[in-house]
Amino acid sequence: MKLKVEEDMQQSFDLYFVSSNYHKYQEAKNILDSFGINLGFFKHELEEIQSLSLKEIAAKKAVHAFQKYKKPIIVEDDGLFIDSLSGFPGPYSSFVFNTIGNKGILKLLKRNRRAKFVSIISFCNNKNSKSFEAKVDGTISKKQNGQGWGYDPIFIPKNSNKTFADLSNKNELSHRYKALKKFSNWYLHNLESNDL
Ligand code: ITT
Repeated sequence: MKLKVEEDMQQSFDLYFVSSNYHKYQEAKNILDSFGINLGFFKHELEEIQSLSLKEIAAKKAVHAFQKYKKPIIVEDDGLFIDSLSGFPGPYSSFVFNTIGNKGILKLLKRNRRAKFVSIISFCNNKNSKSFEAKVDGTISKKQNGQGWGYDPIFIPKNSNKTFADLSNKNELSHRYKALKKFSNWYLHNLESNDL
């Protein structure tokens, strides 16, 4: 994995993903490849502001990332929002995953298992900064299923009976896919008309 990261950093890319999370980059790269956008990676944990708004967190992260790398970048902020827990863990999803984890989440839930996964993709270069939001509705499974990363083994998207971890086509329907699709439409259009 380390070799791959270094290899990716030595090439030149039009656009870079800045994150501490290699899984997010891998998925974003796969998805953007399918839209003809070649995505590089800067592995870095950006400082996050305290906010209940994922959009605010992502937009600030994007500006900081651009100031640091001086290249067109995107960052992503995600949150798992569970209905019966009033939207918890939401903006605290990373901290909650690293502390109580999937086991802890499963212990908190009873009958109502509805949840949604939200992704914000924020772009920043020397001319523009813009954010794109998307969500996937779903439910939290009764036990962990599959070997995926993060909350993948407990999140079942709507109209499916499998968790993200067990689905072979997660990258065609996830919150990340939907937000990146919105971003790509905007990015490619503006690139074509020389507005970026
Ligand atoms: P950054 O450095 O990019 O901020 P992060 O891992 O802290 O990386 P986020 O705050 O955006 O990322 O994400 C919150 C957490 O939500 C993340 O750590 C995962 O545990 C989980 N998560 C996000 N997207 C996921 C996905 O597609 N599948 C499973 N878990 C996901």
